[in-house]
Amino acid sequence: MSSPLLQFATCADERQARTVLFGANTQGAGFSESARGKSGEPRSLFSADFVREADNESPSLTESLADGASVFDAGNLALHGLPVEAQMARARARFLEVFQRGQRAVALGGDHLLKYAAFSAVSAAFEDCGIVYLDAHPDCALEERLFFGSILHHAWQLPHVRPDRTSLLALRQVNAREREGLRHWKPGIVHALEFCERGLPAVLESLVAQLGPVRRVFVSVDLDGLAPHEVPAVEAPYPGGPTLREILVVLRALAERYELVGMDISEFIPEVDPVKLTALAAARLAKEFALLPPPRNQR
Ligand SMILES: [Mn+2]
Repeated sequence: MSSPLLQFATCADERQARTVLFGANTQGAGFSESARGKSGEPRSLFSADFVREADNESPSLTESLADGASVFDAGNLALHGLPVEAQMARARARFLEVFQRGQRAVALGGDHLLKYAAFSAVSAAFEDCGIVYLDAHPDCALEERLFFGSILHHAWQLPHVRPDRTSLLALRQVNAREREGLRHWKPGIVHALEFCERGLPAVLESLVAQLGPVRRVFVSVDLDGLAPHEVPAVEAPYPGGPTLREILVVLRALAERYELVGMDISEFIPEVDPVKLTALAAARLAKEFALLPPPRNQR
């Protein structure tokens, strides 16, 4: 079965594109016990194709009326059936290739393995890249096993991915093991309540302070970071997150200041997205991010 491409992405030549989109259905980081994922079986529909199909059925420009002429859809990486190490090596190499050409990468996952692959490529390509980690959870348990709950513990051991250049955005569900990880690594944190308590300008101020003196930023999105009334079809939904609108405003503001090198969008479960609300939210996020301009000082 051939995969659909995102019709919004009308650039025909990858090398000419400003943003390269690809699907990377990594599987092997495990599933949360708390919500919908008690099975250890790989999910059959952990797929970027569903996002593309939903957007193709209900197409749109970005909100600022931009089209996707600068966006190339490279299809999906061939990861099916590969061992975890090979999946991550292939995803890492794809990110690295896009980074090294000076283009922006947008990867539709996939589970949390995709994040480690992305961070590993970030660390190899850039010495000055901050991480914005949109997630209800901190994923920083101090465990040697690489799984969804320990991704950042491992990422922060990479040479150029640092907790003091990372901001955990919209954090609101933390277990005791992860609290130990937070106390050990001391990353920047923007708690979910800060969006209403302090407002978006203050959230942005915190992000800038937490990212420190970086020129570039990679944005890692676990869709459960967003409010589940808009983005319900995720592995571990948890109420009280920021809206898609708020996150798009944050991203627009980050683009003014930083070179946004890439984004991964992970943990989407098509099986529980009957009206395709989550798919459309993921597509919106990908398209708006793909078209964000370079920072002010590079225009
Ligand atoms: Mn999460």
